[in-house]
Amino acid sequence: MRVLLISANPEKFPNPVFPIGISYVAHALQPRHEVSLFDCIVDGEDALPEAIRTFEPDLVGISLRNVDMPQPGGRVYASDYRRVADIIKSATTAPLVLGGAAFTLFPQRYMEELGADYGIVGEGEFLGILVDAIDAGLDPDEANGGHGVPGLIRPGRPPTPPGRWTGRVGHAAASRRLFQTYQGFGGMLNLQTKRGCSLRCCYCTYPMVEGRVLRRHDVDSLVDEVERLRDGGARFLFFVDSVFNLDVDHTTAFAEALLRRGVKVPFAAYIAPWRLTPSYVGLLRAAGLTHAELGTESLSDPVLEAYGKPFRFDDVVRAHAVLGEAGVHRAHFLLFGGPGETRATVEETLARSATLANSVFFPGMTIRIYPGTPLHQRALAEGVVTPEDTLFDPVFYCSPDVDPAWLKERMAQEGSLRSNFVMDDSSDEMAALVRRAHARGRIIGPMWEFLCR
Ligand code: B12
Repeated sequence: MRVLLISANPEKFPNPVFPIGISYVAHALQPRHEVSLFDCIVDGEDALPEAIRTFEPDLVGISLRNVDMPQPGGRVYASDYRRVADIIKSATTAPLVLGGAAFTLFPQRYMEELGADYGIVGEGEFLGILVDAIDAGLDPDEANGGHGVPGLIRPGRPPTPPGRWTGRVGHAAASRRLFQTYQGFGGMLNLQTKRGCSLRCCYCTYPMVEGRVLRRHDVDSLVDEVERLRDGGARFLFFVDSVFNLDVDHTTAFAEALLRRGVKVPFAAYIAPWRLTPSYVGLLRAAGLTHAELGTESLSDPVLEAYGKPFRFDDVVRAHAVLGEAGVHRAHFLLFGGPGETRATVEETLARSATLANSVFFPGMTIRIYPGTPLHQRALAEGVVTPEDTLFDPVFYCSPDVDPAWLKERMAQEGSLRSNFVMDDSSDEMAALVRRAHARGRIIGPMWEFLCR
């Protein structure tokens, strides 16, 4: 079958993110099926009708990555996705399949909004089973030995429970064309070393998007992949694991294998400020870790507890020091105004953040509520939302002990005093700066280290 996979993500902030979702799905389909990739950022929506006419797909998949920019007033992407679906429907009658993280969070809603034939919740590598069934003229519910396609959603049919993919994963050969373009966006490509998140942070969607059980990708194949990406021109990698250091043994084995085989590409990863010993961080640094994006969220212990974080302020201080001593750049993401927050805890976090030297802070204010999270349960219990609220239109939780207007003002004040306290309203400016620097080709990676103080 001829399968066209489209990344409909229009977002270029903080930088255009390589469409790893369609690349991984394509990898599972190739070489049995002929796959073509289309990226709305690189190729441009206007070129889509022609791409469809030329390729003549038997099936079209759209990847929906982001629901919205999760901050009050943030961009919502549903109308962008609808536009792409409409273009496809006017150019072909091939069945339309949806997938991606945003789809997984609101599957029924996107099915209706985009008028799709199928959707796959969770891991899109299962698309192969659907494609084979359609190719063989089988009812997809009868495929896979009668178990159906894991995660399949179809209008008017009961959904099939999502599965856990155990086959090979990685970037598709079909991605090479897009790799070239992303080199112009700072040379940053991406890779995943495992799936799943076993943490229980009260607001977080990751366990719903990826599942709770960790599935570790094979270390030697990962090193092969890093080597291929490097040879293909990658100058920087972002490891997209929910939390890179969630499995210390696996990341240790991976780092050791990178060193043993002499494959080195600088990389960034989401790191939890926890379980970071000097020898472990030293090893990661030697293997290429240059930027740690820390999901710290608060520096006040009662708030960390209410957020369901497995670490406390002392752990953050230790992690910050260990990373700094190893020469790794540090960015702390903070979430103000969630459960347990008071004016006093806000002040405590602000005061303590000033003691974490040589780093940058990305504060968020109030927390977007996603269905199925503990925060959703809390918001229901507190009457912030009702069971009828689908949460597709964003609702933000603010602790009853903090006035959101005061919080906004307090953050703006802090942002005006500290250049390393990066507020949302400076985002556009920062994104433009990053784009200019990347276009000049001299600077690679996320670049926030230039704001560190
Ligand atoms: C790493 C990451 C980032 C990094 C990316 C770095 C990089 N260079 O790649 C950074 C920090 C830049 C980032 C930024 C943002 N992110 Co982010 N990010 C993630 C994270 C942790 C992993 C994404 C990933 O690459 N996964 C690995 C790939 C392989 O998985 P995947 O793309 O989901 O694809 C799989 C399936 O979804 C499916 N699939 C995908 N496409 C298709 C298509 C079809 C047809 C089918 C059938 C299946 C299918 O199959 C794939 C393989 O199994 C996720 C959370 C998570 N755990 O998933 C959030 C997540 C995707 N991000 C999110 C958001 C909101 C953003 C931002 C908009 C705001 C922000 N938080 O900064 C920006 C937007 C950036 C942009 N330009 O688009 C949300 C999106 C949903 C939502 N809530 O709106 C998520 C889910 C986290 C969350 N808060 O809920 N992000």
